[in-house]
Amino acid sequence: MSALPLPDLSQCASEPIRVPGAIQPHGRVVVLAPHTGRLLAYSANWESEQQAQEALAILPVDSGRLRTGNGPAWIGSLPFAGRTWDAAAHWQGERVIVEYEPAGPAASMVAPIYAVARDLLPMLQLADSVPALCETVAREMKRLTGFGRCLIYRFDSDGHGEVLAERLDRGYHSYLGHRFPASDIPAQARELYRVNHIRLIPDANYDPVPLLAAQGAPDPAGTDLSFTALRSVSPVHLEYMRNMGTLASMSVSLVVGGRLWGLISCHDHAPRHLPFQTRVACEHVGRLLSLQIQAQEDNAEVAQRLALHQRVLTMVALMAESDGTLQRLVEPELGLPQLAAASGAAVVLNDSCWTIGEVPPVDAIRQLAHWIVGRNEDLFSTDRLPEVWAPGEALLPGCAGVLAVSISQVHRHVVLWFRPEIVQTIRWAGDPRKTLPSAGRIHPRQSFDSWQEHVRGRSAPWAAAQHAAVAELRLALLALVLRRAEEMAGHAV
Ligand code: BLA
Repeated sequence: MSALPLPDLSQCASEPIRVPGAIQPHGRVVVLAPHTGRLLAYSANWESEQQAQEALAILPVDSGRLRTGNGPAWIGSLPFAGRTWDAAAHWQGERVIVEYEPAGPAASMVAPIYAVARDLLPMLQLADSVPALCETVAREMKRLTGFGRCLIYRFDSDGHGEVLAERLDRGYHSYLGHRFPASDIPAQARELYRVNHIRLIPDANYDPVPLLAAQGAPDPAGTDLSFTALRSVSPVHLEYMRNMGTLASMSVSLVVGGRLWGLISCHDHAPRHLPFQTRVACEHVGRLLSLQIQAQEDNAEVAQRLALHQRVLTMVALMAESDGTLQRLVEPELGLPQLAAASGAAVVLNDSCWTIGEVPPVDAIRQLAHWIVGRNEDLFSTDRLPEVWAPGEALLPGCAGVLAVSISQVHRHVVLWFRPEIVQTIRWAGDPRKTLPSAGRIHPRQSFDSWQEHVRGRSAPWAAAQHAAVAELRLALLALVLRRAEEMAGHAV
C-alpha cells in the first residue's frame, strides 16, 4: 500500500508495449521465416522491399547460432549499401528477427566486455555492501557508456524506486537519495524488463518506423518485439523523458532472485547511441551486479537467521529450566524484545498482561491482542498499525509496528513485539501526485524538482529473519506448554 494517492495505472499498464508495430529509426529490421528463409516483413526505412531482400541474402546465416540465448545474438559486421552494419538476430516464436545498425569504429568491438571482466570484477569483489557495490557500478557504467548521468535505482516493497548511487557530469542535477513513484514504470513494462534486461533510446525525439508486410505475407503489426533492441518505445515514456530533460536513455535491469530488484538508469541531455558490443558489456555489468547483490543479501540473511536461531535456543533453554509459565518470557535475561529488535514486548494470557521495555498502555495491548486473536493467524505482522487497525491510532499513539504470535488454539495467549512510529521524510524527484488524468489520457509528470513528503504511521519494517525467529519461538513455546500439560496430567494420575 502507498501513502500517496496514485493515478489509475490500468490505463498505462494496458499499453501493448511488446507489439508496437514499429521500430526506432537508428537501425533497420527484417523478419523472416527461418525454415524457408522467406522475407515476411521489413522496416519502412529500407529503400525498398528489394533492398530488404538483399540485406537478408548477405547474412552468413547459421541457424544453430541463432538458437542460443533469448536476446539478439551477434552475427557480424557486414558491408552493405555503401556502409558497414552490425547485424544481430533472435528467434521470436516461429520467426527470426534480424536487426541492422550502422557499425561503430572497429576498435571498440572487443574492448568493452574485456574491460568489464578485467577491471570491474575485482572491484566488485572488494565491495562489502550493497551501497558499495552500487557506487562501484555507477562509476563503471558512467565510464563505459559516457552518459551524462548514471544512477542505480532500487524498488522498495511498494514499487517506488530509490536512487542508491549516482555519477554525474557537470550540468546534470543530482537525484541521489530521491524516490521515484511506482507509477513512473507501469506493470507490463516491469514484467518486460524482468525478462529483457537492456533497452536503449538514443533519441527521444524520433519518428517511429513501421513494419511493412513483404509481398504475400501477413500483416506484421502484431509481431512480438519484446527482445528486439530497436523496438519502438511507448510515446508516454518519450514524453516523460523530454519532461525530465533527457534525450537519450538506457536502462539495464537488476534481477535478484527472479524479481526486478532495480535498474541501472543512464541519461543524457543530448542524443547518444551505443554500439552492440558496448550494450552487451552493459548487460553483463547488470548481471554481475545482480549476482553480487544476491550474494550479499543471502549472506546477510543467513547470518541474521543463525544469530536469531541461537537466541531462540537460549530463550527456550532458560524457559525450560524455570516453571515454564509463559509470563517468564518478559524476564530481562531472556531478551524478548531483542529477538525482533523491538522497543518493547508483551505477553498476554487471557486478561493478564506482562510487559518489558517501551510498550503501549496495558489496556490497549489487551484490546489489540483481542483483535489479533480474532484474525485466527499464527503470526501477525505490520509496520503500519494505524492503517490496518483503525483504533490503533488513538489507543497506541506513537506505536506503528506490531509483530505477534498466538500460542494457543483455545485461549487468548499472545506474545507481542512493538516498534515506534518513525516519521519518514521522503524526497521525491517531483511531486508524484502530478500524474493525474487529463483529457482522457494519463500524462507523465512535468517537474522533477525535489519535493518532500512526510510519511506517518509507519515503523521500521520487520525482517524475514525476525518473522522466522518469532515463528520458531512460537513452536518451541507450544511444545513447552504441551509438555507441562502432560506432566501435570501425569502428576494428577
Ligand atoms: C518506461 N519509465 C520507463 C523506463 C524508465 C522509466 C527507466 C524504462 C525505459 C528507459 O530505459 O528509459 C522511468 N526513468 C524512469 C525513472 C527514472 C528514469 C523512474 O530515469 C529515474 C531516474 N510513465 C509515466 C506514466 C506512464 C508511464 C504516467 O510516468 C503511463 C501512463 C509509462 N514508462 C511508461 C511506459 C514505459 C515506461 C509505458 C515503457 C516504455 C517501453 O519500454 O516501451
